[in-house]
Amino acid sequence: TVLVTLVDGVLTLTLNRPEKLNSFNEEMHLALRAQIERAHADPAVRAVLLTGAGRGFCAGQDLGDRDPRKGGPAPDLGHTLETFYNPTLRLLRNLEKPVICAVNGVAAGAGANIAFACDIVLAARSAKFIQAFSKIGLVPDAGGSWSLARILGEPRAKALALTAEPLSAERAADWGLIWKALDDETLMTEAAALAASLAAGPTLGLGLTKRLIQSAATNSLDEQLDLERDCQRQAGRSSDYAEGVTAFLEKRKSEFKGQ
Ligand code: LHQ
Repeated sequence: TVLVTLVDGVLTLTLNRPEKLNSFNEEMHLALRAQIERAHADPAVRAVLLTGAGRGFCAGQDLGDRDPRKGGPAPDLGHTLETFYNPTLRLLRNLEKPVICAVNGVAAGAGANIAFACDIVLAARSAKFIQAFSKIGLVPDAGGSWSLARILGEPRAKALALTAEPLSAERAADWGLIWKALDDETLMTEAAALAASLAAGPTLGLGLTKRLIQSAATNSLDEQLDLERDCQRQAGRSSDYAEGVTAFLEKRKSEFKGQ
């Protein structure tokens, strides 16, 4: 359910249930999580590229898995979130390596919100983001209420979540919800090039950079200045910093090792 390749430090994860627009069943949840855990543990992984197979990126939870017409007690969706979605969201945000998301087509429900948890989001111009939850009586999850409110502010976050109106890739980029909308034909080559260039970067420093930026919203300026000091101290001890400065002085391209 998830296609995996590791080439030149880029771990490419392709959600692969195209006939269901890559909606999540348990197997796909577990496969994705296992790969993000691997990205944490494996120094050979220096960037992650997440995308979807076929014409969609991800349509959120597989709704066929919980057909109410089959009877039985109402499912505990809180348990589903705690067991499947929330660990993955936390792992993605806490992974101190760049995570690029190439949204190749529609991203609905938790599918949209998993994209927003990635560090750099590129989307095909034809892709749409849909907070589909309100259509089926649910609330935004997979971190969506948090990221939408933080990134967009309440007026746009509420309108998107309450109406479930599709948001075009272009407008998502204009609103700062994603990095870029790209022509469909160029999305995957550009995303792969970006991932490759980040994977060839100073991984430790990039990871600390991610930590710093994610800490800013809840830190005071004083706390953030302290954190910058600590992170810079750590980055300054890395061999990639020594290499970066040496390469600059020698007027050549840096060869970072990721440590
Ligand atoms: C699907 C799905 C899908 C199964 C398309 N499931 N088959 C929820 C509950 C539990 C715990 C916690 O969290 C959550 C989080 C959530 O994510 S809730 C939100 C769940 N997602 C949705 O409500 C989106 C449902 N899908 C749609 O509204 C549409 O499919 C979109 C707008 C995404 C795409 O529309 P179209 O491009 O017109 O494609 P389609 O609807 O024809 O879908 C293609 C096929 O994929 C189709 O199957 P079929 O056998 O008829 O060809 C769909 O049934 C299937 N599919 N999404 N979530």
